[in-house]
Amino acid sequence: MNESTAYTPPAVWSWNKESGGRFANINRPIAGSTHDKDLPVGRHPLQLYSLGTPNGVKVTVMLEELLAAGHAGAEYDAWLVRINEGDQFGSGFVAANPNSKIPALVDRSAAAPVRVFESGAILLYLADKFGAFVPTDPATRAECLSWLFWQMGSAPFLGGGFGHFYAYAPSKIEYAIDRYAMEVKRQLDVLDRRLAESPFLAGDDYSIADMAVWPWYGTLVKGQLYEAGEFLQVHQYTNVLRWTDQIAKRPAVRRGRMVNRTWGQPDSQLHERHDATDFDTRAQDKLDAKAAQ
Ligand SMILES: N[C@@H](CCC(=O)N[C@@H](CS)C(=O)NCC(=O)O)C(=O)O
Repeated sequence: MNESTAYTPPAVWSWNKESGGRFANINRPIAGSTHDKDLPVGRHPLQLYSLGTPNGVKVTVMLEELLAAGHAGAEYDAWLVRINEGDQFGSGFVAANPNSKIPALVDRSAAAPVRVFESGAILLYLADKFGAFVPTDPATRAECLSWLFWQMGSAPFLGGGFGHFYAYAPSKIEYAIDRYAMEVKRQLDVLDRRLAESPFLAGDDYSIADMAVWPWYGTLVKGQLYEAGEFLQVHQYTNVLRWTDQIAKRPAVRRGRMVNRTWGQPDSQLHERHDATDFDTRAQDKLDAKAAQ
């Protein structure tokens, strides 16, 4: 009998703070703030509080795409939220997102600030606000929103399910890894079949649906998520690969994926973004070179 089948749940669950796992130090069964801390506010209409994980990248790509398309009202400050250090439990962040997860957006362009949380809601809010990257024709819009919400429902099985048990859990549990590997391969096949018949998820045009799906499934299919490329045989999903490579070439995507990123090559990291010139002057390789002078 292995460890997972030997466990008999007690009548009442209790919080075992020592349960281990990569994120054990920040996981807890209660919501709300743990400390008082206001959020910083910069000079732009949009204030983003985030980190360069796939959920964060969706939004920074959208903001960079909006700016590239000429929507000056999409100028933004991107502040770093270090989730491993518990920044998401500060009182200011919790006021912006009661769910204590990045990304959170505050739109200060009108008299009363508007808070938006959940990456899918942020994408849709920005798309509607600027009338961009969401189709207006009802049928294509329905297709776009279907794929957007597909991502929001599916990625937790990839990240919280497969990624957690394959890469982060303190022990490898065959049942859990099998269960989620099967689901993730099914999801990749769903995408592959859609992208065999259509250039982008909503149809002929790139949209918020692609921006939502690409940071998760594009990274996965390139073998860059959870070191699971071989395990999941990701090379089989040729249509997803074609679409992934095409999106990766977009200049706005190249910029967006750098924002709030604190790992990887120094020239791929822009910890905070407060100005368009920051990509040229404040990427980590530039800051490191200045510090070494
Ligand atoms: N459904 C949410 C998920 C957000 C999410 O899971 N964010 C993670 C980072 S990718 C986070 O902030 N985790 C911190 C925590 O769980 O305490 C969204 O799409 O915005």
